[in-house]
Amino acid sequence: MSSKTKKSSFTKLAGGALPNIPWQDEPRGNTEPVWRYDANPVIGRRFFPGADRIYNSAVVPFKGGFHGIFRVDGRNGVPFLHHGTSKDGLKWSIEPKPISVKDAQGKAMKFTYQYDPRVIKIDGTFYINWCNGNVGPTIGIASTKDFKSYKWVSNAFLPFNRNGVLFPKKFGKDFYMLNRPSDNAHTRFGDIYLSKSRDLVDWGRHELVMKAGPAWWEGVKIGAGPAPIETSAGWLLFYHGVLSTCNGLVYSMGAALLDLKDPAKVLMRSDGYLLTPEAPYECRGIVPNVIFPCAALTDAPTGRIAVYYGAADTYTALCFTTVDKLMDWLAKNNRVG
Ligand code: BMA
Repeated sequence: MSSKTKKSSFTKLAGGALPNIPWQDEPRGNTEPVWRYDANPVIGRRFFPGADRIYNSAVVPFKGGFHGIFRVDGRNGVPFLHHGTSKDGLKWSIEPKPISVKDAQGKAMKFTYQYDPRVIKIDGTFYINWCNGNVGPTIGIASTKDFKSYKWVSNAFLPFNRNGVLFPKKFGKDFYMLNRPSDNAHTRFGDIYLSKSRDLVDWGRHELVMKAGPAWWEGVKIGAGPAPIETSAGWLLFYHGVLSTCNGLVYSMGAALLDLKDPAKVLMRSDGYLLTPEAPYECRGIVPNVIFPCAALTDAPTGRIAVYYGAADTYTALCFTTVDKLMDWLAKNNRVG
């Protein structure tokens, strides 16, 4: 690890209070920047009849509780998006049928597959970004205000693209979205780009944000995780980075800090992973050694952050940190500048 030490004193989370954020205090003697929920996984296998695995999913606070859009892989292996609710963000009730997204004529749309959702609230509307089958994967966008009806917005990019993640607020008149051009298979490359749009339909003005590597833990490819978190120091981005080994790919979680006004500028970036597969549910499953973060909850007054991540393409798990802890760690392990 590099020894660049910028002090991160008093970084504040933007956004409101979330007193019921799922939370566990840092274990005594902990030396890691994030710590796992000790009752992981939050969602196990065969959660309801017909669901084989639920992972890489998104959670947001809504009406005093939590709502989620979940990636559910059925017995035929094809993933679709399902809605779920929870009082505490830990015990979930998930609908057995996928969400119905309506087109402009009010007709229910048919999808070939839908996976790796993120849910981002912008000006009172929730936007779902997911990896959508459109002659290959691209970023599908739908919107909802109530998690009861869902409106189709667009396929944002040409195939192939994955890990589309909107910023939770507009920049002037523009929506900004991080995304990762890729291929039609298990992509052996991949950098994070920023794209801009006036209407969420026509996307352009693409800029490179971060390239994969050169550190080996993220040497193959990287992809944005949860919606960037606004702090007084910049946008905090959790992302996945992928290592190539003689035994396959290993997905870990890293963090970066992007400029508040121009998030194509990277202010800090971890020179090692924050969290790498170690727990049994991360190392054993349909795809071993995968940590894939897709959602984060924050409580501004306490600085608490809870991150939901997919584990081994099989389970949904949680880990925790605080903005102070993370910014200190990032400052000490920063490889930018
Ligand atoms: C990526 C995506 C993710 C998955 C990961 C590891 O390409 O397909 O959904 O978690 O691979 O298998």
